[in-house]
Amino acid sequence: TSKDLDKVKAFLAQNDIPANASYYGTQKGKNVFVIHLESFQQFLIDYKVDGKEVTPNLNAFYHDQNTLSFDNFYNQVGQGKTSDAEMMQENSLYGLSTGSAMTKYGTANTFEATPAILGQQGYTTAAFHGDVSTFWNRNNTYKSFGYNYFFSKDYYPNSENPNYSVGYGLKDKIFLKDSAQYIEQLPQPFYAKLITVTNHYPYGLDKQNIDFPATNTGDSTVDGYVQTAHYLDQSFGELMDYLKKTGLYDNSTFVLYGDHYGISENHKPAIAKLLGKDSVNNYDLANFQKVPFMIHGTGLQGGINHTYGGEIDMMPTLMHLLGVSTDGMTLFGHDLLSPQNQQTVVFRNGDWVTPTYTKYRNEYFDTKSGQQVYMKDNPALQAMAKRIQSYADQSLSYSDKVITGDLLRFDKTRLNFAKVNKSSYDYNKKNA
Ligand code: GP9
Ligand code: MN
Repeated sequence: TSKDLDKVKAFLAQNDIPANASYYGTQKGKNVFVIHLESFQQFLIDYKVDGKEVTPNLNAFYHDQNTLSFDNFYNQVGQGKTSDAEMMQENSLYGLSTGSAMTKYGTANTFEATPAILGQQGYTTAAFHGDVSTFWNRNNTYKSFGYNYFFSKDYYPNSENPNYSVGYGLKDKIFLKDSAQYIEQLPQPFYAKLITVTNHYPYGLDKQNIDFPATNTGDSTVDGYVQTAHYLDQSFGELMDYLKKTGLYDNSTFVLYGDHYGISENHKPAIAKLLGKDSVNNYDLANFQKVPFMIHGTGLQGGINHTYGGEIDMMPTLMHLLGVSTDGMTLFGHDLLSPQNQQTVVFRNGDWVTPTYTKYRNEYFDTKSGQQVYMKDNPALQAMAKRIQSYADQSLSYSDKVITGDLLRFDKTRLNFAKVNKSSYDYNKKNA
C-alpha cells in the first residue's frame, strides 16, 4: 500500500545526504556509455602475469586524469548475478535474497529507472547485449525500465554463425564493434548500456583469440580467467580507439563497472595463489568482492577515490554528475562523491563493510589492518556493529518491499515523472 511506501521514504529520508556541489552537473547533457564488464574483479586492475599487464587498456583508463576510479567498491549481487547488478545500476534497488528480481518482477512492476528518467531529460536510451533477449527477462524488464531500444543477439550480423559466439553470446570484439555502428546512429544525447559477456565462466576462448598466458594455479576453472579478461580489455581498447575517431569519446561520459566475482569462493587455494598468499581468510574473501567502478568524462576531475561503496551507489552518483536531482526518488544508494557519504557497503546476505570494520561470514575484521576483531570486550565494535547491522537489515528489507510489493506504483510525490508506457516499446528485430 502507499503507507508502506511512506515508511520506505521515511527511512531513506533519515539517511539522505547532499550531493557534492563541485561535481554536480559537470557531465550534464553528455552522451552516457555504461559498459558492464562481465565478471570483472578489481584485483585484475594493474595485475600482471609473467610481467605482463592483463588489462593494459583498462589500466590506462583507470589511471587517466579524467577518470574517477573507486578502489574500495564492492559488488553486492545475490543469486540474480548480472541481473542484480543491472537492477542496482539502473534503479538503486537491491536484488532479492533469492532468485532474480528482474525475472520475477521485471515484467509487471513500476520502476523509476535511469533510462526512463534520462528519457524525460531528452535522452535516447538503448541497451546492447550479445545474448538472446529473454535471458534474465531483459526483453520485458527493459520496457519497464523505459529503454527505447534493446539490441540483442538477433540484431547482430552473422550472430547465428557459431564462430561469432563463445559461451553465452557474441564475442566481445564483434559485439562492441557492431554495437558502435548502431550507437553512432542514435539521436544525441543518448544513454547506451553495453553488456559484455565473453569474460564469463568457464572462460573459454577459441585459439586464435587467445593472446595471453594462462595463470598456473593448478585450478583449471580459474586459469583461463586472465585470458578472457585480457580479451575483454582488448575489445574495450578497440571500442575506445573507434570512438575517439568518431568524436563520440569527447562528448560522452563513460561508466564502467564489474558486475560480480569471476572466481567463486569454491576456489580458495587458487585465489590464494593469484594473490600471492599462503591461504585466504574471510577478510581476503571480502576484499575479493571488489569490482571496478570508473567514470570518465572530458574535463572531469579524476583520480583514485578511496570512498567505500558498492553497486547500489552507482545511480545516485551518476545522476548527480549529470545534474539530475534525485530528490523524491526511492534510491537505496548514496552519491559516492558526497562529503557526507557514510561509506557503508551492504552485501545481499546482510554482511557489510565500513572503513572501520568488515563483517563477513559472521567474522569481524579491522578493515584497515585486516586483523580479526572480536565482539567480546570490544564495546566500540559492539556499538558500531549494532548500528550498521540495523542499517543493513533495514536497507535490504525496505528495498525488498519496494520490489515485492511493487510500491513505486503508489509514488505520487514524483508528479513530474511520466509513467513508462511499456506497450510503446517493441524490441523485436522483425518489427524494427
Ligand atoms: C547472459 C549474461 C550472464 O545473458 O548476462 O549472466 P550471469 O550468469 O553473469 O548472471
Ligand atoms: Mn554476470
